[in-house]
Amino acid sequence: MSLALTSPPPTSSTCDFNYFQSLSSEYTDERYLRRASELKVEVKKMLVQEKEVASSVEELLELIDELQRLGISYHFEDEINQILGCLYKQKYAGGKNNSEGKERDLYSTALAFRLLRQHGFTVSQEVFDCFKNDKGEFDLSLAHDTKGLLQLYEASFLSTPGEKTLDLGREFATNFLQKNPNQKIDENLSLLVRHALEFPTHWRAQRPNARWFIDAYERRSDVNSVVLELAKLDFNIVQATHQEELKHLSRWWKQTCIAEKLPFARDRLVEAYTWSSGYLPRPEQAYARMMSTKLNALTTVLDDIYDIYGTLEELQLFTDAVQRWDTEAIERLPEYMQIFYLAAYNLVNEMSYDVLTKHGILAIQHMKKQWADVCALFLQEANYYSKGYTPTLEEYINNACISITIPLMLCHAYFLDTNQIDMEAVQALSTYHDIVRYSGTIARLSDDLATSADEMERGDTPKSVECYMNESGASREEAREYIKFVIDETWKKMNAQVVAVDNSPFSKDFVSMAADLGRIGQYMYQHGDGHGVQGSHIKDRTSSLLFQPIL
Ligand code: 0FV
Ligand code: MN
Ligand code: MN
Ligand code: MN
Ligand code: MN
Repeated sequence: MSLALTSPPPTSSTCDFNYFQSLSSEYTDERYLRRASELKVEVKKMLVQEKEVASSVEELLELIDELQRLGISYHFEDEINQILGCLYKQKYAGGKNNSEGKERDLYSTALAFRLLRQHGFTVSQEVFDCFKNDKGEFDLSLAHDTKGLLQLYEASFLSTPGEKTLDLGREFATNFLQKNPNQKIDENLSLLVRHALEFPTHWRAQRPNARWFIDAYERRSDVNSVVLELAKLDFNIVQATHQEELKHLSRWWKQTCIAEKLPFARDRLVEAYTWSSGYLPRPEQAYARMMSTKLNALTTVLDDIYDIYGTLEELQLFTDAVQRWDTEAIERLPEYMQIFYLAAYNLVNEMSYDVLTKHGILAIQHMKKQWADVCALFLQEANYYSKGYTPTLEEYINNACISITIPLMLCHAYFLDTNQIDMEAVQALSTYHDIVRYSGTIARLSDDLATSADEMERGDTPKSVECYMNESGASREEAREYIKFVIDETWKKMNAQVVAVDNSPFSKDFVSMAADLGRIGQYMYQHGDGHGVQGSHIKDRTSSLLFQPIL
């Protein structure tokens, strides 16, 4: 039976529990898996044949872009890397910028640029120089090339700090795309333009965006039916496994009794799951995804203990107990804190046990350091609030990119989802390498834009918007714009890390995970507080992502 949703998923923990246990999807059935395998073979053929015919590089790049946006490129990673590697060698390697030969068009130049950079190839922004006039501005003759402008706009989000051509390109493209030049463009293109102006593809979380893009793709006149069928089927199959995971997780959550014993705290298992499926999206990451969900559900409660419920004295004792990481330290804590402490302690010990049996490496001291650091920062924030202290924006971000708990998530995910643990990488995580800081900054600032107005009203430490207002005298609106600018600048630094992955202690996969965590953070806070407030808009999104198959 396919899952018929008569009513939206409920909110309270008990209703959630019953709802999850009742889920059943037909997409766990063997015949769907078999069909998906057949379709994958077909798509692989397309990638290989197109390459041999070399009918046009552009078509091949379009296919790759579509597979990515449809959320199914993970099945074809080897093929895609090979194609991009060949293209790079032929046209870009060794400082070439593909400028020889015939007249180039903006559309394919920008598409190739974006795909290559996404995959870690160094392509110079100079590939766009030929579209600029003598004054160094993008040429006005491009103003009506909507497809080209859209690609230029999307490509500009792959920029690294200081790349002026890409900044100019973004400004130029945005300007004309917003004006929607009064030529007729087809409806599908204008849909893509609106979607991109709202949020660029590079910033969008994979599965939520695939859910949107599959619908848009289906409406096109030139849709590839094999690709479409695979995209829908894969989405539904993965969704069915996510539902099984949620069943298991909601049993665990119920057993912890946290929602019942700490009723003041947010009860956010599904949101916690949405986060972890954002940075651990692949079917084979099930174990890491489930453990990370547990972590995220707990850290959300921990944040409420510090922000809302605990007295400063209790918080000090609790912080010390986490620092010590032994159960004697919790004797003097109030019962609600003992419950939380043991839930977190057991979870971390269990994960560490799993890492030890799998890799022979003791992760516990690294994991507990993350918890101790987060608690120390939470306590500092509580103290700032009680003293009325407002830090500078820089001082704020330095700590708040960690107190958003993203580095903690990444550190645990590193241990849970790595084939081979590299101690240099572990060290870099412990000392908050730039990659985890950038990921944390993107999520933190997105959180602040969505939550700080309510937080200030309730009484909480000043967040980025307020810190900047205090330091610069800017209005709230100006400060929000400035914070958006900082998010943009942080993405540029993150992009530079993707290209420089060979010199980093982390694998390409881990760097992508950090970027994906920034993306899912932006998704959670894109339309208000999607993590903390359970409004109807958020419920619709969750429902189409996790509960309703695509028909
Ligand atoms: C975010 O809520 C939140 F829940 C945090 C930082 C703990 C766990 C984080 C995730 C699962 C993302 P809130 O806006 O209350 O956080 P702050 O840090 O602003 O109090
Ligand atoms: Mn509650
Ligand atoms: Mn909070
Ligand atoms: Mn907080
Ligand atoms: Mn917040």
